[in-house]
Amino acid sequence: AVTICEYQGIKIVRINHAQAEAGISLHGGHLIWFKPQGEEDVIWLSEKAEFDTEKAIRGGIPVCWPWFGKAATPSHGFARNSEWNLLEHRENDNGVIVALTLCDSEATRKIWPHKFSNVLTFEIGTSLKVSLASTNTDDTAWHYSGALHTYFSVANIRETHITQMGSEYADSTQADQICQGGEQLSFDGEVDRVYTQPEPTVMIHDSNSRQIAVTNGGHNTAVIWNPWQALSQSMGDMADNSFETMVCVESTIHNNQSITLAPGETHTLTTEVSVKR
Ligand code: TA6
Repeated sequence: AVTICEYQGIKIVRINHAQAEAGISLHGGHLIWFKPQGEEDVIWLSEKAEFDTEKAIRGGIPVCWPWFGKAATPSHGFARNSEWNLLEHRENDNGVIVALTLCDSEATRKIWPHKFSNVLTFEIGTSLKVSLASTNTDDTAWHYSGALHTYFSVANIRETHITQMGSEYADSTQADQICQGGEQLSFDGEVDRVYTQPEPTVMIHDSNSRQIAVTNGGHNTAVIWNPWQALSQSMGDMADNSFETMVCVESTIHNNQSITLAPGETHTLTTEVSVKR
């Protein structure tokens, strides 16, 4: 069943299906949980997340658009702080499809002076696919960057490792210095890296004997982030040690490789998540 209901004071689309459960907030077009039946939570949501329509929700899948990071204000763009509209929901034996839209308005044009139409589609079943299709509805070209900034739930970050993210990365903790990493990334401190040549599927090897496959499309980089202790303690919407159970693996269009869309053109950024035992 698909129901539209209130959750923590915000409006969400709640999915209860034989294949999976999920929740999608209209504020931000933000998926806040996804759990295939019989599996543990795949997506991490901060226990101190604030469901305030002025702020982005900590955890889930923030939609960073039309820029990534601090290239302009607000950080990571305005899409994650905007109210999206429900376009449709459909159900079949394999799962549920939910589509949301966000188009330019007076408020968005004050922040970013372009006309656009975004359609954000969630395909929820034994796996999860999120597609963000951005169309230029203006009469001049514009460019954008962004990310599907997914927070994954892991049993213990110290026993988690990642593979297939490629070796070259720009290190955001070292003024974007270009570095070469090994085949495997494990964690013993803050990680904030822009991997420039990721394989199509990045693998998260979670210590609780599951693997999460993250298959991205329409992206040009994969950002991997864990704030570690000091940074997470400085964030009001993260519990002190909650960095231990999360890692972000993001399908990213990086700022310095933004996508240009001519009038009428569409580009789609995707991420697909599936769990293997
Ligand atoms: O994707 C990594 C990153 O850009 C980090 O640098 C870190 O700031 C994180 O995203 C979270 O950003 P936020 O604006 O949600 O606090």
